[in-house]
Amino acid sequence: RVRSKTRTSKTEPDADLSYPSSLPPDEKEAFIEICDQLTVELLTELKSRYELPAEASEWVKKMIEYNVKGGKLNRGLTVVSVKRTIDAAKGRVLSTREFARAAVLGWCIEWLQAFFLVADDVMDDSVTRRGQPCWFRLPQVKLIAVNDSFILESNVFQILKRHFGHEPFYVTLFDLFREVTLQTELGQLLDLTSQPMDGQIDLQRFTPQRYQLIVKYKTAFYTFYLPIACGLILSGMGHPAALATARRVCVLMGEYFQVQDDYLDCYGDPKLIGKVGTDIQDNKCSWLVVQALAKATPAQRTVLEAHYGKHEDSSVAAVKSLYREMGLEVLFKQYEEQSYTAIQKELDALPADIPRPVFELLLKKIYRRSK
Ligand code: GPP
Ligand code: MG
Ligand code: MG
Ligand code: MG
Repeated sequence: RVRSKTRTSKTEPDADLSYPSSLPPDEKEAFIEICDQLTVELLTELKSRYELPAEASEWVKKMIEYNVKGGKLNRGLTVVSVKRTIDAAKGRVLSTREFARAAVLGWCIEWLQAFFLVADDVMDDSVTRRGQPCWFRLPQVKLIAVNDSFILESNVFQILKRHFGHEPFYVTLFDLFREVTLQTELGQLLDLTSQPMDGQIDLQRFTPQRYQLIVKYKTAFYTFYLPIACGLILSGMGHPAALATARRVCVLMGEYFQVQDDYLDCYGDPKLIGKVGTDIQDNKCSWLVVQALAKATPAQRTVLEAHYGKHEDSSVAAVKSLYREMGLEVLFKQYEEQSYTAIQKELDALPADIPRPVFELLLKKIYRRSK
C-alpha cells in the first residue's frame, strides 16, 4: 500500500523528465518549442554521459539546428493530430503535458527524416535542401555529413528512451522505428540501384512495378505510416488490425506523395520546394521517366536513351523538352485527380476505430501541393 503511494505510476514522468507547464497557443509554435527542449536534453546528455568536449557538442548543436528544423513538419504534427482526434472522440481535450509528449514523438519522426535527408543529399549529389545548401555542401562539413546522419539517427533512440522508456508500449515504439528505418533504407537501395553502375543506361529497368516498389519503401512508410502508427500507439489504439488498415491507406498516400515529389523535381519552383531538382541528371527511376517510356515512340525513346542520366545542361533540357512534347504535365494532373479520388474512396470505407479526420487532413495538405 505504502509502496503504491510513493511509487510513480506508469504514466507519470521519471524524476528527470519535465515538460513545459505552458506553451504558445499556436500549435506550430508550441511544437517547435519542444524541439528546443529536446536539443538541450540531447546536448546535456552528450556532455555528461558521453564526455563530449565543448567543441564537439557545439558541432552537434549546429548540425541539429541546420538539419532538423525548417521542414514543413507535416509528419511530426500528424502524431499530435492523431492523439488529439482520438481523445476528442472520447470527449477529452489534450493537456499541455499530453500535447508535449505527442510532440516529442512527432519530433522523433522529424529527427529520423533529418537523418534520411542529410544522407540522401550526399547520395543524390543534391545542391540545396529546405532553401539552404545541403549540409554536406558546407566546406567544413563534406563527408562528415555521413557520420552526422548516423548521430541524428541515434538521437531518435535517445529521445525515445528518455521520454518513453518507462512506458509499457516502449518496445512497440522502438520496434516500429527500427522497422520503418530498415524499410526506408531498402527503398533507398532500390532507388539507388534502379540503374546498373557500369555506366550503361538500361531504361528497360524503369517499369511501373519497380517504381511502385521503390516509392512504397523509400517514402510511404516513414512519411505516412510512421506518424499515424505513432499516434495510434500513443493513444492506446495501436492494435494489429488498426495498424494494418492504416498501413494500407498510408501506402496509397505515400505513392501519391512521391509521384508529386518526382513531378516537382522537374516542374516545381525551387523557391517553394526549397531544393533544386536532380532526378534527370541522377538517372532516377522517377514517375516522369516511367510514364514517358510507357508511351514513347521509338524516336522519343532514342532521345531518352541519348540524354537521360547525363549531367550536361543540354541533355537535361532535351529531356525536359521531350516531357513537354509528350504532355507529361497534363498526364500528371490526371493522375493527381484520379489518385485523390481513389484515396478519398478508401477513406470513406475506413472502420470506426481509425481516426479518419487525420487522414482527411493529411490528404488535404498534400492535394495539389506546390511544395
Ligand atoms: C525521398 O527520395 C526519399 C528519402 C529522402 C529517403 C532517403 C532514405 C535513406 C535511407 C537515406 P528523394 O531523393 O526523391 O527525396 P528528395 O527529392 O527530397 O531529395
Ligand atoms: Mg533520393
Ligand atoms: Mg534526394
Ligand atoms: Mg525527389
